[in-house]
Amino acid sequence: APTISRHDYQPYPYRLPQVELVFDLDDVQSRVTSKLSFERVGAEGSPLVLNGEDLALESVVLNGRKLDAGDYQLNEETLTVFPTEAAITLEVVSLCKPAQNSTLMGLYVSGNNLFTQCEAEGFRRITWFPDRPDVMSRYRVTLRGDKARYPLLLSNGNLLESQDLPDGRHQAIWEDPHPKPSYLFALVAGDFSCREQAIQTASGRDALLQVYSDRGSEDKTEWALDSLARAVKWDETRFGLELDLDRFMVVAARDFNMGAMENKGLNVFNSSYVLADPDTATDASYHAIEGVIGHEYFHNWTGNRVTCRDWFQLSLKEGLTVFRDQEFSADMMAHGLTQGEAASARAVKRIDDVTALRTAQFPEDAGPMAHPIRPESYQEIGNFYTATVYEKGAEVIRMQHTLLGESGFRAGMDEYFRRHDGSAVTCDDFVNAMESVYIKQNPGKDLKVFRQWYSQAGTPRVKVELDYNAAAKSCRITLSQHCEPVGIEKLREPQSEKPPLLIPFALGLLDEHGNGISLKHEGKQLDTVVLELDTRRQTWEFGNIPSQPIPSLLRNFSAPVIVDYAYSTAQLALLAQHDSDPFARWEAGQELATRQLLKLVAAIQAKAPLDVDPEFIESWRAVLQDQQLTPAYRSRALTLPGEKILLEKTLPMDPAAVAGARRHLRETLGRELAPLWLEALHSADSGTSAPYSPNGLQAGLRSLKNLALAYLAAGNHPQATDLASRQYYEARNMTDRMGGLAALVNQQDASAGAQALQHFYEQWQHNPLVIDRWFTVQATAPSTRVSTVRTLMQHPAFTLRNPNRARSLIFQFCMNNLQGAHTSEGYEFWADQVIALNDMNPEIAARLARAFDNWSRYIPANREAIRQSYERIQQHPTLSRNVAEIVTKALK
Ligand code: BAL
Ligand code: ZN
Repeated sequence: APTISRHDYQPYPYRLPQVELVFDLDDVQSRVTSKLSFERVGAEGSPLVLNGEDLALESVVLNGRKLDAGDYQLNEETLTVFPTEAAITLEVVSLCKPAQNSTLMGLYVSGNNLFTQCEAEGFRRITWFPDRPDVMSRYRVTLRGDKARYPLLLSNGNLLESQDLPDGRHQAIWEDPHPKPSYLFALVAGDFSCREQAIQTASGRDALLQVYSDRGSEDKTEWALDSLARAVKWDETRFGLELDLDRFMVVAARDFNMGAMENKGLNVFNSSYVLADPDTATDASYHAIEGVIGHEYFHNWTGNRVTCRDWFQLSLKEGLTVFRDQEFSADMMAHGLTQGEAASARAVKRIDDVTALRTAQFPEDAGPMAHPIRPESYQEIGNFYTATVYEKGAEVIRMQHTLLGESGFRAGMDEYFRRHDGSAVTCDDFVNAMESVYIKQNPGKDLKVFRQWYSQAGTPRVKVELDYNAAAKSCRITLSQHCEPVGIEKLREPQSEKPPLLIPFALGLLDEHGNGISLKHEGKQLDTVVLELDTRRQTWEFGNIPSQPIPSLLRNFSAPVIVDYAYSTAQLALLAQHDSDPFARWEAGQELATRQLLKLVAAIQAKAPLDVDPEFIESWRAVLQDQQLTPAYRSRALTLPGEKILLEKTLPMDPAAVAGARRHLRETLGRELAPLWLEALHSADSGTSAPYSPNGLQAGLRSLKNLALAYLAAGNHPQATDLASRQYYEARNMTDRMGGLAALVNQQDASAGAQALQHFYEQWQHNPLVIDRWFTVQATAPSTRVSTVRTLMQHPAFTLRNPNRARSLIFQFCMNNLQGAHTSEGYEFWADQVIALNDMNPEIAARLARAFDNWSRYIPANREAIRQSYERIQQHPTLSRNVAEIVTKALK
């Protein structure tokens, strides 16, 4: 497949102000009539090139003249006509086959309903079109279909009219007043129930919020609708951004490749991010729904009103919108709490976000798919909806927020919309708007060095040196930055040193008792200073430091970097008990745990005895006993670093040793602290007797309770099976039920686990989202092997065609079961599934294909087995462009 480069961008030679589409909808074959009104803006004689994929062309009419096959060029990917006039009307009729469309891109069937998914390049599977984000048009859409089968016909914007047609058919005409690119088009046809709420926007406009879902699920959409109403309010309050539509619709689909899609006024959602009630959804699902509802709604401004000029700019909308949804969730979690509790709630959200970044993005940034948040090239844009573009992209926005402050960032956002509302722009345009404020705040400085974050892949390392002068009572802090070549950089220019970045580095100093030392920086006395490191090495000096200080580094994770500092264990323990920055405090505990775990990894590899340092157990005990900490925070502080985070810290990577070390440490902590886990379990349990709410306090208690139960099970506590059984069978919400089930499945008594699994299936077999959980708990159980997964694939409830189901079993096993998947059998199984999915759904297949793309850093035995599996995939005769790109890069 050809490689598309960012620098090759060319504007489209035509404007397309108006689009009229008529759909004759049918699941077997739908007919699409499109009438496109173009105005030439490029050179005279510019050919008009339209994209199309998997379409049958019926007719082409140019300015009223029907074209013969000789008058246009048609190939697998494009339809080209050669107009001579500057104003053109092109009418194209084409056919597509929704029921046969297993890619879930374009127009497809899910259940009995029809849905569309157009981002990034799915609209071309619906009709011939300039399918690129910088072509923005007003759409008028007529939907026709069988009324009994498709009683609801939805598209973007406002419903102009609906009427019955002969033969039991009906039609609806929709008009979207806002110009948009094709990737934001949507239609939905089918039978749904609807929950709605009338609202008034800040300026007093009336609007209707609607959530559509399968009939029978209307009792599970209250949380999504409430979340939507909160998101509307939040964007008004925090960013001054109002809903610009009379109605805003969310529709839940069972079969969906992504989490959700921000189509203008008609969001289509994976049902897993819509449906919730206490009985079927966990606290984590509630929070994810709130976050994704917020995310898609916030795209209405950051993505839709201002969109991307080309797909290299994807992070323009995604990084920014993830930052916005993170802030929304943090504000919701902190709402109504005291100042101290609110800080802790925000820290918990930050810890969760950073953990996600380290689990998914750090490995990506160190592997063959490493790319800057604004990629330089791609073969298939669908492969670049990555943790880097999204999560690292959000960190790059957050750093701008840190550099400008809340009010400065808001001023930058206002300027961004003032300049660009209604247009398709670039990441540079965004930074320009922010820079216009930064320059005013910091005369003589600019964001030139900062921009390098958009061009550079890899996780930078910041080395910290601290030099205390007791006589002068001063302390010098030296920061130096370095970023290793990653991915294809290693092949291209292995010698060249990357240019430095502007890294906002938040720092505090503690005295030997753990008290904060006030620091004088740029004329202010502060507990936390933000150092702006923008060269390779820089030194700052602080005076009035009474004694040798202990540094608290990268507070609140102020930049997506790895910090190197030679802490002593005692210093880390002090930070873990006293740091006033709750994120850095958590981080100190994680670093202690990491050191302990890496020692155990080494011991396993050396076949030496596995000793756990008593001081480490004491540090965990201290947190467990610290009643000052909120339950949610304690549950994070008592969770060991995840296997993937640990793997990144070892070379060569030894999955079995890492899994073994973590298991041993969990077992030891479970056993040594058993009375405290029991106490935590009981006290958290009695704290959650109130009617269910996913609020931070209750969710925190449940999270601590389930963690305690998991430790007791890991430590083989004699009561573990009983406690887990009781919790499972008596649970009144899904969070408790899953905590009980997971503990049962993961403890020693296999029969109790098997019984509970059977009971669970019988009880929930009619709820697909709950059955996904059932598959996942088995896929991730340490005892699960390939044979178990192959057996589960034979289960009548299993299908590869539904992405949620494929993810719940295959992805969870391959990506989150280190012990089961990292065997030669596991790698073979994985390759089989990539190949099976390739022919069905290339986007999903390509995601699975990435599971072991960092194979070259594994221990030799695993490395060779993975390479062979990649080679087998590569030889598959009908390899999709999506999978081919991943495999080629992995094998380079
Ligand atoms: N734009 C694709 C789905 C999302 O990021 O919202
Ligand atoms: Zn998004």
